[in-house]
Amino acid sequence: MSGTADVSSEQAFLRAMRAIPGGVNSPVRAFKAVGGTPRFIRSGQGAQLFDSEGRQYIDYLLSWGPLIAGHAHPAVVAAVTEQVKLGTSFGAPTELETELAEEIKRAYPSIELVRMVNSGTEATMSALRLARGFTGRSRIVKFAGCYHGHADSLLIRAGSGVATLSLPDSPGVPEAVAELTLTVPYNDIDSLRLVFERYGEQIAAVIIEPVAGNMGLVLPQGGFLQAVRDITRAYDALLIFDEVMTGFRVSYGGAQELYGITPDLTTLGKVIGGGLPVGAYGGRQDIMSMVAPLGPVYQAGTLSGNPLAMAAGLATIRLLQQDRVYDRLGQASKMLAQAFLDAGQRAGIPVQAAAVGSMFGVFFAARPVVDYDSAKLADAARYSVYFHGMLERGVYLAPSQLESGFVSTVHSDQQLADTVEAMGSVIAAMDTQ
Ligand code: KE4
Repeated sequence: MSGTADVSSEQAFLRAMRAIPGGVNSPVRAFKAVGGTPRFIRSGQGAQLFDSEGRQYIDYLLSWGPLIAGHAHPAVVAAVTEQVKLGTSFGAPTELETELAEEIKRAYPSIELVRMVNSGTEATMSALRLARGFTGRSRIVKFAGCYHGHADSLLIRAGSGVATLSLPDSPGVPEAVAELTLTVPYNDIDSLRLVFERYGEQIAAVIIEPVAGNMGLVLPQGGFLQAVRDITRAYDALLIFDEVMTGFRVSYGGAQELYGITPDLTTLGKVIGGGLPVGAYGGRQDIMSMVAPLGPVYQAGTLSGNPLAMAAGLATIRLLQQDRVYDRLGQASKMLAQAFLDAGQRAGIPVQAAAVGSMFGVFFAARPVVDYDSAKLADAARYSVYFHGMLERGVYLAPSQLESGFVSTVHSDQQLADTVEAMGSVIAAMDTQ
């Protein structure tokens, strides 16, 4: 722990900004969407975070998803502590990598072979390259509001109309790359069909968050995922389920288990690393057999599958194999979503909320949120008031309206009750203008 004396977040932030762009190693941590100064965290224990001023918070961010067993879970600490004494990385195969690959295969029958990488971005970037290599096609399709990491082909915003060429969503992404990505609205199967009618034979793959967690929580509407599966199959395009966030979160077998859809490729991350850097991509044997050294599609990584991360990931997912773990996770997330709806109703403030598995999402919006356009209509200013009100009451939520919340196996009934109470008082205090 760097330092033991209390340091204010403001001081820590000013110091960080002199060495790190924006003072953070990932933009969303800077609180730009909600204003104010990010809290500098010193430790986590169970469902709690402790900041540099000694304040404690009930944590519903859980490092953006990985900590489904909570912070410093004894089983994870023991596994990592044991492994670190044996070495952290060898750049050579270890049996631990095979063990985690076998656990993933058992949980995801669509995954016949799986390759470990070091982040969700690496997983989706590699899956796209593989899809292009396997099909010999160059175009891909993504959905507006879905985030798949920061690879060039995926930092894209929709063009002027449906089935028009996409545009870069960041300087540094060449137009020539951006225009190979087509963007359609989530839950809009007609637009997807139109894109395929126009470009179908050129499309290597569709990549989708089967439950969208990066525009707030947006669930797939009835039949949407099956229709995506049917259209991709009709045009021999691959379907990539990006389950970096939903994997082992919405269900042990992810969204593909929950909704009964078999993708061609799946990307994973977050939970499978138990808080250490891990990503993975896997799927059909005939596709994955094209990955070097088995096939010609190249992808590599110095620390891919390193035993420390494998130990943390194995310990974490084995904790999820206990009976009824997901029943309790689901009850907790549904209870929080309902409490938010009830508080909004009591205060006369329009709200929406959803929960699936151990994920929940809230919007200050009068109408249901079904895609990115409707998510952007939600009242972000009101969310900022809510975020800071909850933070002041010791509840740590995502610092953006366009993110999701996560519960863990170690959030206690008392912590959940305290959260509901804080929700009620924060929303009751909001002005209803
Ligand atoms: P990473 O490269 O951040 O490990 O994973 C990228 C990624 C890929 N696919 C999905 C569905 C994801 O949610 C993510 C990353 N999620 C964000 C949360 N919105 C990570 C938080 C951050 O960017 O700091």
